[in-house]
Amino acid sequence: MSVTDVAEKWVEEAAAMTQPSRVVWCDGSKAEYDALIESMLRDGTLIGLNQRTYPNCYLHRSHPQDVARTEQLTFICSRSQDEAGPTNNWMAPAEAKQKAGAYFKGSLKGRTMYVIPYLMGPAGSSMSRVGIMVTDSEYVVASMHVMTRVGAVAVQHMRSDDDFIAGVHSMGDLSPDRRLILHFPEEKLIWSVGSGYGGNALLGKKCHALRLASSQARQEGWLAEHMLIIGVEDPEGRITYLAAAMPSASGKTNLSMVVSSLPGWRAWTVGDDIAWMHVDASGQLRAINPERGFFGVAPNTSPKTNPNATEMVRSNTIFTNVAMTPTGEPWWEGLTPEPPAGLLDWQGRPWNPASGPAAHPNSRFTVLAEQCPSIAPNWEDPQGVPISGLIFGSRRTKVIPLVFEAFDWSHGVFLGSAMSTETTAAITGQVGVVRRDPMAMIPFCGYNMADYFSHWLATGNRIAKPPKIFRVNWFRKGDDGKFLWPGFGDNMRVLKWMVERIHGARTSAQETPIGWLPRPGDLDTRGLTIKDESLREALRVDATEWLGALDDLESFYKGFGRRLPATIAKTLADTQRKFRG
Ligand code: OXD
Ligand code: MN
Repeated sequence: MSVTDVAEKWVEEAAAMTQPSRVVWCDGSKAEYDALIESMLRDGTLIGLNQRTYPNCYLHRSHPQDVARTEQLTFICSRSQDEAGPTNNWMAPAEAKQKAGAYFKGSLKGRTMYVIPYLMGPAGSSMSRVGIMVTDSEYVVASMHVMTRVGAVAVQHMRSDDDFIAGVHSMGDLSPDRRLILHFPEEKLIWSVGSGYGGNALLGKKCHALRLASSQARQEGWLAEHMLIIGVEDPEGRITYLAAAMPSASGKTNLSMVVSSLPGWRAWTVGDDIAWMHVDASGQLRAINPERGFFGVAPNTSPKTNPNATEMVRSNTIFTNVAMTPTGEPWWEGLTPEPPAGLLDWQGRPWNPASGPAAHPNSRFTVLAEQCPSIAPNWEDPQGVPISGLIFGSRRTKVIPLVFEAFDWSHGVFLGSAMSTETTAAITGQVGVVRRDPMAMIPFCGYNMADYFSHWLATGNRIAKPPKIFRVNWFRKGDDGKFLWPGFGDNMRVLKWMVERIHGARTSAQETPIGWLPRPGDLDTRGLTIKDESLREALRVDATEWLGALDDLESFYKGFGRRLPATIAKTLADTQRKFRG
C-alpha cells in the first residue's frame, strides 16, 4: 500500500517520539485480524470464549482503572480558549504537547507501532473521511478493524496529500495520572495516551468522528452528531429515516435496532452512535453512519430489551469487561433473569455479589454492523439516507414528557440546546447526576457550543424542507420510582406518532408552551397494558417544574455570554412568558 509523502513523514515523526522497534502498516485483511487475535490469545490480552456456542468470540479484561471515557482528562487544544468554549476542557497546544510528549517519549521502546489507515463512512461516499492512527495496542488495532474500514480503501479516499486526521495513541502505563486525550482541531491531530478504553483509544470514534469532525463540519457546512440513524417502515412499506441524539448508555443502540410491538411496523438499523449529515444539492438533509461496527453497552442487553443485539453478538464479537460462565460464555446483568452459578466477574475473580455487579456496568461488545439482523440493506449507500425527522432524547426521571414536537427548526434547535441528562457508567465519575448535555454533544463538541448552536440554526436555512424535530424521554418515573413508559419495543408507538406527524398527520397533538404534545389518545396504545394515569403522567407538562428548569437553563446559557445566538435566548424568554401566562 502506498500512502502520501505527508502521511509517511508524519508516521516517521510519531516513531521518532515513541521509538518503536518495529513499524507495521495495517492492511485491514482478515489474515491480519486473525493474526492479531492469535497473538492476543497467546499473551493473555484475549481469552477465548466457548467456540461452540460463541464462535470467534473473545473476552478482553481491561485495567480496572481504565473502563470508561475520562472526560476530565479530555481536552480541546485550539489556539484560543474562546474557540473551545466554556463547556470544554482547554489546554494551550504547546503545553499539551509538552505534557503528553513526556508520556509518549520512548513509550514504544522494544515494541511494535501499528499504523492504521482507516476510512470513516462508506466506500465511495463524498461524505466519508480518512484518518491515520498509530498505536501500540493490538486490541485497538483489532477493534479498529471492526469499527472502521481499514487499509487501501482509506488511502484511496484521500483527496489531497494531507487529507487525513492524524492520531497518535499509546497505552503508556495506563495510569490515570499519566493519561491525556488531546484534540488539536487546527492541526487535524489527536494525541491519546494512558488508556486502552474504546472511547479514549479507538481514535476513529469519539475523537475523530465527533470532536474533530464537528469542527470540520462547521467549517465545511455539514453536521457531525452523536446520533443513531434508523429507518421506520410502516404497514404500507414506506420507510421514513430518523436520526436521534441521546447521551451515552441511554438506549441508542436499543432504539436503533428496536423490534416493534406494533404489528406491521418495523425498524431498519443504519447506525447506533454517530451520524454525519449534509444538505444535498436539492436541499435534502442526508446522513451516513461513519462507523463499520457497534461498540455497545452489554448490561441489560437481553432477548427482551434488544433481541437483535443479543443475536448479533453470538459470533465474531470482542467482549470487554463482561463476566464469564464456567462453560466460557459471556454474561452480564440482565442477560438472563438469574445469574448462572460459578461466574467469574469482569476482573476474572470468582463473583461475589456483595462486591458489585459481575459484569462492569460499562462492559461492551464490539461487532460488525453487518451482523445485526435489522441492518438496513442500504446502510452503506454512499449517498446516505434522506432524513425526515430528528430526535433529541435524554435520561430524566422528572419534568420532561415522553414525547413532544418542536414548532419549527429553530425551536427544535432550542429544545436540543436545552437538554440535560442523568449521567451513566459510560464516563468515569458519579452515576445519576443531572448535567447539561445539549444535543448529547457536551462531551463531544470540538468547538464553542454557542457557535455550534449557530451552526445548527444556519444549517436549517439551507434545508428545503427541514426535518421535524422531536424531544423524547423514555426514563420518566412515577412517585413509586418505577418507569412510567414500558420502553423498548413499545417505543415504536412513539416513532409511529412521529412518522404520522411527518407525513401530514392522521395523528393529532395539542399545543403547549414547549411544543406539540400528543394527548394520551393520540398515541397508538392498542395491545399495550399501561394504566391511564401512568400515560397521563408520562405526558404531563408541569408549569412550576418547567419554570424551574428554564431558570437553570438561563444560567447555563449565561456561560456563553454574547456568543449565544439571539434566537435561542429569545425562544427561552418566549417559553418562560408562555408558562407565566
Ligand atoms: C459510546 C459513548 O461509547 O457515548 O458511544 O460513550
Ligand atoms: Mn456514544
